[in-house]
Amino acid sequence: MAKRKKLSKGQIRRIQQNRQRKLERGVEQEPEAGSSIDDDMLGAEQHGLVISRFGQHADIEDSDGLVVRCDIRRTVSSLVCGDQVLWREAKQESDKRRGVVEAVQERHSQLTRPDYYDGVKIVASNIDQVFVVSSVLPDFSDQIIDRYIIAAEDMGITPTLVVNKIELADERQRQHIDERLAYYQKLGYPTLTISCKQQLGTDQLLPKLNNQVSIFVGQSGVGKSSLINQLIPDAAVDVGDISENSGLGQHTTTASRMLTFPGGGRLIDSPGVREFGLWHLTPEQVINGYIEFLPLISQCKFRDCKHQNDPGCAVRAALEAGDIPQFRFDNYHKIINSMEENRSNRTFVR
Ligand SMILES: Nc1nc2c(ncn2[C@@H]2O[C@H](COP(=O)(O)OP(=O)(O)OP(=O)(O)O)[C@@H](O)[C@H]2O)c(=O)[nH]1
Ligand SMILES: [Mg+2]
Ligand SMILES: [Zn+2]
Repeated sequence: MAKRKKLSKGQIRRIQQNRQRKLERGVEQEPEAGSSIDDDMLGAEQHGLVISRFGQHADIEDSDGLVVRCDIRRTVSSLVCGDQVLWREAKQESDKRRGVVEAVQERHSQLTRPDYYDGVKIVASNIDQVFVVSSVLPDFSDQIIDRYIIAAEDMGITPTLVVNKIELADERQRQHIDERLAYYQKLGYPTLTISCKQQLGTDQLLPKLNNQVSIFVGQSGVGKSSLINQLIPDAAVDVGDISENSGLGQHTTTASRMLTFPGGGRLIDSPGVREFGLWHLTPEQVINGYIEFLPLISQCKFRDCKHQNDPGCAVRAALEAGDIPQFRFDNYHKIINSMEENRSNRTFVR
C-alpha cells in the first residue's frame, strides 16, 4: 500500500472546510474505515449493484447475479441500496468471496429523509416506482401518506398507495379508508387495499412489479416485509410483531435491502420510521406533493400567501367550495408547521 504523505496545514484546513460544507449541506459523512485488503490483492474493476448497505460494508451483486460482501473505500462518501458501483474482487483463494467498492456511478433518483444524526439520509437510489404501504394497525394516517407522497413527488415519481391489514377494519374504518383512497385516486395515485394475512389483493401487485425497481416505504409495522415474503416466497425477510406496550412497530428491518423476482424486477424493503420527517425540504417542495393546490397558488392575492387565513387565498376558497377536502388542507398546514418546529429544535423520532 502506498505510504501516506504528511498533510500540510493548508490541506488540513481545506479538508476541514469541505467536511463542514458537506455537513451544512446535509450530505452523509465519509465512512471512517477504508479496506483491509491490499491493493495488489484485488482484481480488475467491474460493475456491480448494491443490494444492501450496513455500516462499513455493502453486499454487491456481480454481473452473474452472485452477491459479494465488500468493504467501502474511504473516498466513497455515500453508498446506498440501489447504487450502481465499480468494485474489485479479492484474489485470495478462499471460499468466502470479498471485495472493495471503489466508486459510485451517478444516481438517476434518490429517496431521502432527514436524520437527526446524519443530516439527510438517503434511503435508496435508482428507483422507478414507490409503493407507500400503510395499514389499519398501528393506525391509518392520511398525514403519513401525504408525507410519503411529498417525498415521492420530490423524486418525480407518482406513488401507488397500498393499505394493508384491511381484514382488521370494521365497517366504519373501511368506509373512512375507502373515502380517502377515492380522493387520492381522483388525484391520480393508484390505490390498493390488501391483506397479507388473508392473502387478499396481493396478487394484483405482482404485474406492477415486473421489470421495475420498486421500493416499499411506510411506517414500522405496517407489513412491508410481510408483503415481500408473500410476493417473493424465497425472500425470507424478517417480520416483527407490533409492540404490546406502545402499539407501534419495532423497526424489524434495519437496512434497506433489494430482492429480485425470478422473472425480472427488483423490490426494495426499507426500514420503517416512526415519523417520516420532511424538514430537509422547502415549503415549495412540500406543496409539490399537494398537486391539486398547484394550479391555485398563482391565483392567490398575495405572492407570499401562506394559504391559511390570508385574504384572497385561492386554496382556502377551493376548500370552502368543497373542491379541496379538509384533511388535505389540514395535513398541509400540520406538515409545514412541524417542519418549522423541527428545524428550530431538531428533534426527530426514529
Ligand atoms: N392482521 C394482520 N397482520 C399483518 C398483516 N400483514 C402483516 N401483519 C403483521 O404485522 C406485523 C409487522 O409486519 P412487518 O412485515 O414486520 O412490518 P414492516 O412494515 O416490515 O415493519 P419494519 O420492518 O419495522 O419497518 C407482523 O406481526 C405481521 O405478522 C395483515 O395483513 N394482517
Ligand atoms: Mg420490515
Ligand atoms: Zn393562498
